Amino acid sequence: MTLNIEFCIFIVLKQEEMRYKIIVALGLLFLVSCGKDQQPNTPQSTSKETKLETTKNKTEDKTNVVLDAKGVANVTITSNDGMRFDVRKINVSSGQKVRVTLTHTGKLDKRIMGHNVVFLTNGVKPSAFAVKAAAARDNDYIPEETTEVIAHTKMIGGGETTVIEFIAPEAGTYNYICSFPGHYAMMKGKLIVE
Ligand SMILES: [Cu+2]
Repeated sequence: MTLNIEFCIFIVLKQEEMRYKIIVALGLLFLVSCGKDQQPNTPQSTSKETKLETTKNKTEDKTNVVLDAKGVANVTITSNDGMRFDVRKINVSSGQKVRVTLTHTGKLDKRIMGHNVVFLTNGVKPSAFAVKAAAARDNDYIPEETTEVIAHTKMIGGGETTVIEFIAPEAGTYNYICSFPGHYAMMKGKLIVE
């Protein structure tokens, strides 16, 4: 009898011990799985950030210039009825031949929504030039005998395309705009010559 009681106590104690062990084991398991959950999270978010940064850099570094077999820098600028140039940065080398194609994918006539690309010489303020250009309606909105223009396309309307070629000037950053009245603030970009 005594032995039986002792045996029972022993069993109960063993059960308690087992229960304790199981609780501890479960607790550990929980901690480990939490740790596992957190660990992949951290590198994941880091790789996401890296990915974003890479994409961002790619967009910023994206050059819109395509060199052809003769070394000519070809750029296509697309505009529409929304008063925008899709290319805002053109990187070329000094002395390089540059071929700019301007396309107008809109529907409006050039008298209402005309676009051109005017590359301004160094130090010319786009706003000051735009005032003079607006007064030159009879000359496609290019001031006559101006010395402030490196090169410019003709004014085009919806559905039209025009091409110009010029030699990239000395190293520097040059502004280009559309000189149609009121467009220069929206339609502008930089020609970066190295
Ligand atoms: Cu325009």
